[in-house]
Amino acid sequence: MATDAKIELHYFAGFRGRAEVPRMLLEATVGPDGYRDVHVSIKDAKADRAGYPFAQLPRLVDRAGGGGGGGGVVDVCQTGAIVRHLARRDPALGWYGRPGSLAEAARVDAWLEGCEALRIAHFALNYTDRWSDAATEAALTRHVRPATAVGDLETEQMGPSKPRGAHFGYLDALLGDATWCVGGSPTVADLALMELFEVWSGAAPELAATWPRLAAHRDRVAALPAMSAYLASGRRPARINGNGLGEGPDPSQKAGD
Ligand SMILES: N[C@@H](CCC(=O)N[C@@H](CS)C(=O)NCC(=O)O)C(=O)O
Repeated sequence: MATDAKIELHYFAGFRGRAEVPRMLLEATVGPDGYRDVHVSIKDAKADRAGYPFAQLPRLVDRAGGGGGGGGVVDVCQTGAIVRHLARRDPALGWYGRPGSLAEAARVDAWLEGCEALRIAHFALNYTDRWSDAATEAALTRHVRPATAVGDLETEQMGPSKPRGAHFGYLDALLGDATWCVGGSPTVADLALMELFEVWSGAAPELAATWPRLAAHRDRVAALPAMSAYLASGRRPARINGNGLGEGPDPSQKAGD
């Protein structure tokens, strides 16, 4: 494949961040020869408002992805827009649900939004609160521990512990004992859930013990042929976060060190 036919994933070098679900989906759909990482500095991104309209990364450039008979370029920012484009690019692959099923596509969307809510909470914990003991404890109470996933009126009155729709217990109940998030085969919802689980597990090891069905789901996704090849390839950035925090239980990674 000629270089300019490769889909470009523009992001910072060295960590997974918000580029990771798009990258997993690229691995699963076009494979490692069908895309390339383009490393961009935040300075360059902020200087190019046409390419980065929100002054943020990631960005996807897919020169053959426009469809509509004549091809056309898809050049888009916002992670949700990127993963939806990649998931529906080749409908027969089923990453947006069964081809033609609006019902499954809608359920995939619901999963993506549910994961996004927890992603935003993780962002605050990592970059604003920097995993301080107090903030970590509060976030685990609000988003991980079963007591706050009740969803009844009492929970609604819990003030700072109110999960506001962002809780691993909600995702666990939605998955139930199913193998995949939506329908009978993996979709981008499964990739988003796996990455979300890993991102939080970095500094919240109690997650796996608290929600074993989500831990088992993570292992199932990791065992998919495209994912196991990717995970073993060295192509996956080693670090989760841009600031080096929240990567594991090492206490030296706490704020202030
Ligand atoms: N809603 C956006 C958020 C993107 C975002 O937060 N990007 C971060 C990197 S993960 C960024 O560019 N941060 C630099 C900045 O906001 O100045 C998306 O989903 O793509």
